[in-house]
Amino acid sequence: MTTAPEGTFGPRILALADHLAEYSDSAHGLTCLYLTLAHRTVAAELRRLMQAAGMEVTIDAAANVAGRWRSDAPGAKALIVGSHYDTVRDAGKYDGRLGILAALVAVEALRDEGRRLPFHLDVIAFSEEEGVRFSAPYIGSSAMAGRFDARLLARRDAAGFALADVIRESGLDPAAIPALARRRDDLLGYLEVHIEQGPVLLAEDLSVGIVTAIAGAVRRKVTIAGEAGHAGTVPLALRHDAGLAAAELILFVERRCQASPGMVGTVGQLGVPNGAMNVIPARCELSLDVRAGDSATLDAAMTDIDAEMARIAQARGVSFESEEVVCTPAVACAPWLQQRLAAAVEGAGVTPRYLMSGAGHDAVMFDGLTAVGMLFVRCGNGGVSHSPRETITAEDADIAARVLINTLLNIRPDHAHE
Ligand code: HGY
Ligand code: MN
Ligand code: MN
Repeated sequence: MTTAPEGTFGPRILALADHLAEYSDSAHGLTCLYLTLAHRTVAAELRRLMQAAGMEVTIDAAANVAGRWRSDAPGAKALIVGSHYDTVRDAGKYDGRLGILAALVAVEALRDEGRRLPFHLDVIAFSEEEGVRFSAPYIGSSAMAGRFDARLLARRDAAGFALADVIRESGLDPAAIPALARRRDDLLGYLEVHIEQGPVLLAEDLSVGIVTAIAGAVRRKVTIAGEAGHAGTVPLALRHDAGLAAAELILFVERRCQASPGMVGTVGQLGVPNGAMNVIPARCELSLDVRAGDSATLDAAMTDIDAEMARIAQARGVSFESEEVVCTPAVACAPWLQQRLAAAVEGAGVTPRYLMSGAGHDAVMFDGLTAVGMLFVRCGNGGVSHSPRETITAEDADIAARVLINTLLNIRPDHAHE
């Protein structure tokens, strides 16, 4: 167990989250998109903090900030602990960053208590989890997990800048990304501390919870092509209205997700490019984000959604283009990591509560490569996240850091085969 007195970690985590939130792409609120000036400044700050904690630190070709608290055990494997430092627009201060800062204070405690572990502790601040700037989530973690899709390098942001150029202009080398891939044999596991981003722990008055699985997700960009026409003269029956086709699809997605308990579907982006009030929409663009706790349910829903697109196209004389942006299967967290987390949660005086994650996390990229575990931390304000109203308490942050440290102290290299 860590010997650090209660209250050692929480205030420091919150103060550092406040500090990192000072760097934003926007004058109003926190926005930190991939490889903007704010993003690169946060990376430099994280490198400074990790170095001060005693870690060997590099900023890799995908802009992950990778710190190592080295083990002195011969042939030691590595346990990755981390989360992401990019944010959504007008974000909260804790989504992603809590996991990085909890890992940082854990290393500071190990340093202060003069402890080395029987494995290297790799604290990773992943560079791009949300996928806001290039519609490409998990850039940093997919690179480290050896799953980076090089085709993304040609993808352009809203200003027309290509991902490869932005990486190069940041002083990094896209050609060096494949070499970031970690080998299975070198890894002991992956742990991520993250805010719950939901209301369960708050409703049950629990500081932390143990994640059992991470929902599978499919994200798509859908473009519907119809026919422009005069809003006043074309009879309804003769229209090929892309806007109405979108409306029909969106309500179908809601009905289809309601039919499978726990499924969710979201249209976060919806628009009629160059639309006008008195013109029948010729085009409509929308995003789909559909999630389920298991991959079979998700696949079945997507099959039904595709069939509905075909039906609408036939009925309304429009056409659909559907580009898959993300497809991550549901991920089961390793029982042996859940057990180690549960022991530390109980040791912190909290009743172990197991729950699924509806949100995606960098952890999903490591599924199949190494054992994955996650610890959730209670969110206030009804559990809101992806909002400046996102909030956690210093007490809960302190408990989360303590649970993380004591979990690390309770892991032995031979656990990984349990
Ligand atoms: O969208 C998600 O699930 C995560 O917050 N990136
Ligand atoms: Mn998020
Ligand atoms: Mn997150």
